[in-house]
Amino acid sequence: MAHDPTAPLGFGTLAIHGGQSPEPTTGAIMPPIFQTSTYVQPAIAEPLGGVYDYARVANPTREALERNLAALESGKHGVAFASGLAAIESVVKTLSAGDHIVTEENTYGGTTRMFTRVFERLGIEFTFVDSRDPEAVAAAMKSNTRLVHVETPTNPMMRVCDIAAIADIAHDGGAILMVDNTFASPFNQRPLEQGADVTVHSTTKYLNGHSDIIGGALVVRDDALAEEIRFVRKSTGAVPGPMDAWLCLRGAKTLHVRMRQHNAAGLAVAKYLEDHPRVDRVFYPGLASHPQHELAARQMDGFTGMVSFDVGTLDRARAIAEHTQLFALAESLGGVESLISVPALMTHASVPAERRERMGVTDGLVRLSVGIEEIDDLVADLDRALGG
Ligand code: P1T
Repeated sequence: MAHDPTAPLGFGTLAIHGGQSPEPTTGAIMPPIFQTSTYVQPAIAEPLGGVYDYARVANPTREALERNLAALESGKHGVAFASGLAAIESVVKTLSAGDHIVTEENTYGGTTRMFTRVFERLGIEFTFVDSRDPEAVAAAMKSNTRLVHVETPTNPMMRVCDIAAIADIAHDGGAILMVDNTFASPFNQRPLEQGADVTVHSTTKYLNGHSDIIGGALVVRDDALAEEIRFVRKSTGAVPGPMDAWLCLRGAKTLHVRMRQHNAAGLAVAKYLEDHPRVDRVFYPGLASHPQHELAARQMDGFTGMVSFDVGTLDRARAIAEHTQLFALAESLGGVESLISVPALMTHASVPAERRERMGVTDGLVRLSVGIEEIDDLVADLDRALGG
């Protein structure tokens, strides 16, 4: 049967072709790395293409990545940043002193630190809530609330929140909803399809997938919001270099292939841990025992390679994290190689101990980023470290 050019393309096809076309001068199938800081203008204030005056403002390699990410997230505009935190920061910088943000309490520790130690000082007000309960979000809304920020699943407790329900609450209160989709990746979850206004990524993680860049991105549908965000980025400067943008685009083209394996390995490891006598609790939305498994199954297409589990004490967590051989002891996540960490002492050390404990980020919590090595080898590695 002939291909219908108007039929929507599948995710894996978009990953490779979304927003891409051969370079017009030579037909190069890969976008060139435009490693330049400025562009020669034919006449004063008449840059080529109307935009290419200075590389903080516009760069064709970065734009190739942005078009691809917009396609993967079902959005219209991608905006790439120097890091995931810079991406989140730029949305907050569209607000003013006196504005209020409602945020999930269990975000990446660096996000909490930015909110409480940088933006509160600058006059932005925050309310931290458990967004698993949409009523808690509704109760926290105020007349000056401009933004609701959630992560789902959360880092590292794998809490899941109802994106569609929270989008309605945000909109009813005159605010926009930003969803940190870093843990899920667009292969597993596309928040804009469920009513969110902004999806944010640390592209450092699954989107790049090879642990060789730091990067971030926002994807939105609204033209005016995209304009505002690009204005903040141009005015404050947190742009990625062209080489990092190119690496991220190269990684994004295999996202679907990698995520299928991350999902399978994450589920297999979570099931193995759930049956292990020395593991007290496993946090993985793909397990039927996860309190929000049904919601996760409804709004996600897969459950990622992120798995957290509690072994009771810091000594036991340390003994495991320092004794795996394939799982490398390191911060970060989402690369092809497996990583292990102890969030209370590493990624979430900057979160006050009392809040950490309340959320379940105990000293005995271990976090895995399950990579795409052979599943049997990964389970055997954990089995040795846990004292099978
Ligand atoms: O590191 P950076 O690219 O700036 O991204 C920050 C960030 C934002 N959102 C989520 C959900 C994240 O997990 C991160 C970074 N996280 C780690 C480094 C980590 O090990 O959890």
